[in-house]
Amino acid sequence: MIDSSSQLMERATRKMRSSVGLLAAVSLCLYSASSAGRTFQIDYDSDCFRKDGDRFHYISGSIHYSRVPRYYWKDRLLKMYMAGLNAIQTYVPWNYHEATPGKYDFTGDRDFEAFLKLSSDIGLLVILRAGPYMCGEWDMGGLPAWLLQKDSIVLRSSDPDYLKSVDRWMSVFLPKIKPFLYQNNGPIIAVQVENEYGSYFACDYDYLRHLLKLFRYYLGDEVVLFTTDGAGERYLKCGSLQGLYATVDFGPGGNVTQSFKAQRYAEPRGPMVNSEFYTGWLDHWGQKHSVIKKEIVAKSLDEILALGANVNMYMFEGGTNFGYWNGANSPYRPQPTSYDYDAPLSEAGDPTDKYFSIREVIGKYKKLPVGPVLPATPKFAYGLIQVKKLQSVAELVDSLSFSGPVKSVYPLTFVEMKQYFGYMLYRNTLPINCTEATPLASPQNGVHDRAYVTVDGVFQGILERNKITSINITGRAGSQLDILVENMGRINYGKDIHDSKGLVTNLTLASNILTGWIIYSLNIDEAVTNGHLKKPQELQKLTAPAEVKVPSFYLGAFVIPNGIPDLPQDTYLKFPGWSKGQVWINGFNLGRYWPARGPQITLYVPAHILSTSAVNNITVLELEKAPCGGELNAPCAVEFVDAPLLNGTAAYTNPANRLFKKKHSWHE
Ligand code: 6DJ
Repeated sequence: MIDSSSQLMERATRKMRSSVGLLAAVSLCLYSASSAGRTFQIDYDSDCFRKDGDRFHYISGSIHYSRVPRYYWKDRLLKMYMAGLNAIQTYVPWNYHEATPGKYDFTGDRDFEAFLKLSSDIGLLVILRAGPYMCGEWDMGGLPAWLLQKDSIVLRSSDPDYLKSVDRWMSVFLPKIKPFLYQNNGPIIAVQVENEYGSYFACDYDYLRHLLKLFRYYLGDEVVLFTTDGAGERYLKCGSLQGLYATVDFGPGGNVTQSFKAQRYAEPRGPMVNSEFYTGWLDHWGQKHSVIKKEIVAKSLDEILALGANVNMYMFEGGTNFGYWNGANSPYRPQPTSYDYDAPLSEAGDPTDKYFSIREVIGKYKKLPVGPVLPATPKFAYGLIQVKKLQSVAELVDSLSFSGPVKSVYPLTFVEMKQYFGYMLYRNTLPINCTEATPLASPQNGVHDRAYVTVDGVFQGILERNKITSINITGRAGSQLDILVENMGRINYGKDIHDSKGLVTNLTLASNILTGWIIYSLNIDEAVTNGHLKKPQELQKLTAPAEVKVPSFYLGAFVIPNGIPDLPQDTYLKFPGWSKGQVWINGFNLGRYWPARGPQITLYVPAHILSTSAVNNITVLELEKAPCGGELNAPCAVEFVDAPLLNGTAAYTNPANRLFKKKHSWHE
């Protein structure tokens, strides 16, 4: 009999429970008052950490709970444990928990306490990077965009308005983690305060002092508080502070001894710690997929461990920027939906060759846990799924807008409209005849980040931050000008994290400033989740209209076949011939697709969002150009495949040729 993956996982868990004896003490006593004997400290005389008095080194890996569905936390953590890690490291994205000022969400995928318990149960210690700022290629580096309501705010500084919000958040969050500290019988051995602060322009020691005091107030004097900075004097200078243990980050391939020497600039004594040893690297839309060879990673890891240093591998499991959570770098380059990171566990949590190379290196320095390494989760190619066109965003605007239209002489930003993510519609009427092609421009490069322009529903072109600041449009005076603006993710690193979205400066038509806007906030997610677009049973009645209006919604439905064991399984969604947009399955926002730019071609679809007992709905918002309805006259279809493609740009082939050839799988 073949084991299902869940059976295997259960068995592996049981085996580890008995062999490690573990969890044991840790989780059962999590809330007990007694903390007798449990200590985690820095020994400055012996240059090491001490756990319960004994010399201790951590070999840790980064996994961000916000990038892995809760359904898969256990699977990923078990695999990390089986690699020989004794700790994990995670960021806490503030904006993930406090999306609206003063309203907190710690439920479901956001239940970080459940994540901490699970880590502890599996036998993994936790290094918690508590913020307020995280970087991490996450929208605005984890800071909530509503902070920008005060336009002059200086983020990550002792600006009183910024500190007030930090204090309020920390007064809610830090008491929650206190019971999870190691000395309170929990898994947390160290807590990070700020992140690569030395790379930030502000260099505000009062701010760091404020955070130190705040963390000590809520967490007590015992816990190890630390900072992380680039391995160089110039970074450590503004990033470190007396009372916060300074650690460094550096990748493979360099001189390890030299990099740790840099840490000595800030910490002449104490354990050597690389808080981010890069197993891979991040991606940007429009650039090559980043890859770091396993041999290079293994060699440097070996050198680090041979020195007796502590290490956290960033990332060990990269995961996914579902929804709108990706960040961007400056000059503006947004990161894609996948945060695979070429990490030892793939985006789907599968052990890669790099995983086994790393495990082998770790095995040289410590006894590896006994038991099987969990295999890759099964994947299934559900095949081509036809979708049918619904209305355009402009046609649906009344049911999508949550606050009704707002009139304004000049355009308002997302924050001014109190909408923080996604898309917003700016409507105007052409004040002049544009029978000849007439330039519509953003002379101050204020389209943040991408604008899809139509006149009377006819697509005119795209304006894009830093790339396309002017297009020619045609239309008659009085025609309706609709500009759908996409927030493609806020800058997460550097001085430009104060990143406004929407039309942040005026637009001109034939060099005259356009005034008199009608602006619609849009809650597309709610409309999709609550089925406000169209009911599935109405699908049959819809036929693809001849004229193509974008940005538009497309809707499809599919049933997962009977008779195949272990369904639903994970899968990957591919967009043959589509250009750019957003996609939901059963109301779950999978993220952005942009095969026209790449390098990411497929989106990861975790099994738990699929249903075997009901029809599955797929909603596509295509912003630019669908493969169907236009001159290509191809069928409207998306495709589920069983392998990821993260390193390409799509060479378009007409899926019509293959549509009915294979029912459930299609391989190139
Ligand atoms: O701490 C940062 C991580 O969250 C360090 N780092 C990683 C993650 O963002 S890029 C990738 C980066 N720092 C910026 C340095 C640019 C050279």
